[in-house]
Amino acid sequence: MIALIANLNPGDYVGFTFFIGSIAMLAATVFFFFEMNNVEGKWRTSLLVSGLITFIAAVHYFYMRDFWAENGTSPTELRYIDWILTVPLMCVEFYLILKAFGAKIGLLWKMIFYSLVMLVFGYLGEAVYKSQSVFMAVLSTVGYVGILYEIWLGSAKKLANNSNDPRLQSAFKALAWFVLVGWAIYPIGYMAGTEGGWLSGTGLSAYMDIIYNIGDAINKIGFGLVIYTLAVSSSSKQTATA
Ligand SMILES: *C/C=C(C)/C=C/C=C(C)/C=C/C1=C(C)CCCC1(C)C
Repeated sequence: MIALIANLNPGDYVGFTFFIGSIAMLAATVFFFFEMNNVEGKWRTSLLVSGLITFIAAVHYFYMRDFWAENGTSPTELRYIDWILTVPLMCVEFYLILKAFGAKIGLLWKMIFYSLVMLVFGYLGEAVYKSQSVFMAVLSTVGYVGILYEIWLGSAKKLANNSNDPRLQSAFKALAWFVLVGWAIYPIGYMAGTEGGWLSGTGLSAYMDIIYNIGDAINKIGFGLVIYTLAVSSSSKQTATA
């Protein structure tokens, strides 16, 4: 029999998390797309972007699950293609909610540039210059810190402070915490799974993909839910006062 889709073996817990990840991302996508009907005009774009993030991830997870089932190795290329599409879209989410408070397109490009630095060096350390993985992680962290700087201290933070909307401010705070704590899950996976990584001798090396998969579920779906909550609360206030 020709198997079009490789099967997961019993006890393949990494494979299970790829499978659960693909279904969770798919379910979240359906949710965000349908909920677009329940929010006011400008919030629809934000929900659309949330749905696109989980949709792009869902497609990649189906492929990654298959790759893992067939090869038993990390689907590094698929992983980084997913991230290089979805992380800039997460920057777009920041830009969209801050636009009403004066965010310029330059802020978005700056954050996308930092994302690219973070991801390109991450990829190089995982797939190309494997013996230099720690050095590549340091360069990647420069990009990560750039994003953290923008949203915790820099211009994004100032724009959020300027807004007189407490709902926007608390959503912005929540997203900033996701980037600080939720995104910090990824370097842990990297240090566990890469050659010479700081955690590679701890027995965690087989768990890199589980760690990445948990990070993706928390960050991509969590981010979307923060946006969703902001969109719904802002929309209902408008209709209540209309
Ligand atoms: C949806 C995917 C997301 C939010 C991916 C985020 C990825 C990171 C924050 C990765 C960061 C890394 C470092 C800061 C250093 C080591 C290499 C990376 C790429 C794992």
